[in-house]
Amino acid sequence: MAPNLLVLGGTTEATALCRAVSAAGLRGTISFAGRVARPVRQPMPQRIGGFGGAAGLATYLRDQRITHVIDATHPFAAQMSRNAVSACDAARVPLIALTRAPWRAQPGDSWTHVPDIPGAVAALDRPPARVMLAIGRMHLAAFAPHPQHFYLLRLVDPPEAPLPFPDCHTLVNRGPFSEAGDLGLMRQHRITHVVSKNAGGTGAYAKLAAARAIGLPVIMIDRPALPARREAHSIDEVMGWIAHAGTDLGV
Ligand code: 3Y8
Ligand code: NAP
Repeated sequence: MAPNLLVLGGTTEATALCRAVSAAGLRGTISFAGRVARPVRQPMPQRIGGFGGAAGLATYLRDQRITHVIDATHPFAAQMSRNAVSACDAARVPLIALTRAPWRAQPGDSWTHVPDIPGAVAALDRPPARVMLAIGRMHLAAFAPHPQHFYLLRLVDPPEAPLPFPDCHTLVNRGPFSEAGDLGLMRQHRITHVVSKNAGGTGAYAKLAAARAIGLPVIMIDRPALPARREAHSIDEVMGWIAHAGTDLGV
């Protein structure tokens, strides 16, 4: 049966994979959660919105006769990745994750690793500082217990609700970002601390390179644990898997 792919998207790598799939003339759909107003344009048909849990995804896979699933979501999209593992198991559809290695501290970096968002909040229990909080919109409220800081916020869309910080400046920019751009921001706003998710990849690394250049401390939020699944770290690996995956499962 000719491949009919489902790509779970929302990262730079997912967008690059869609270009490769489209160039290879393969059929597929890329899926977004609908977190932002206008997801990046894709060279493949796209769907927006949740599936309705793992059961909803399994039904989608059967109804749409999906032959392969590529989970190219962000390393912090743990719920989606967990649902993909159980839905592909239930619907007997081969699954591979296209993921990127975590960032590692380089010489000159001063990182403090915390396990999760609450860990980053605890690390900010300190006298007033000027914090670049570049973790998006979904977890800002968690930092409300520390209004003593100035926050530099970067969001994909303009905030709808008032922000929980008396002293903050909001940037609306979806990235990918540049080291020079982030360096300028940190100097302009006299940033003293950077909070970052360990996203890996290239799109969000700029702020870490800029922090190293200025010698700023970084509070690095480690990734959530993900279920065991087949993983690839390159698009070529995924394309090779698509060519052969069906055979070992008799799809
Ligand atoms: C909706 C799809 C592409 C994809 C680009 C990558 C790079 C730029 C860096 C900073 C960090 C952050 C955030 C970030 C990056 C890429 C990549 C990446 C970080 C888009 C996208 C969607 C989202 C959702 C959004 C989250 C937020 C996180 C902003 C598209 C642009 C902080 C993660 O406003 C919101 O509700 C935003 C929510 C989930 C995390 C959060 O907790 O708020 N991404 N980001 C996806 C969907 O609907 O399914 O529109 O392009 C994708 C990208 N975001 O093809 O160019 O690949 O990592 N995204 C983090 O890594 O820390 C910004 O500012 O330095
Ligand atoms: P999450 O917490 O793992 O997922 C929560 C729910 O959102 C899922 O159970 C699913 O709903 C829906 N969902 C998530 N990704 C989806 C997708 N690609 N297509 C369809 N539904 C999806 O995910 P998240 O952290 O909110 O991330 C949402 C999206 O933003 C993902 O596409 C991710 O790649 C992208 N993103 C996230 C981050 C981040 O820091 N979290 C950074 C960059 C990009 P149902 O249960 O109803 O199916």
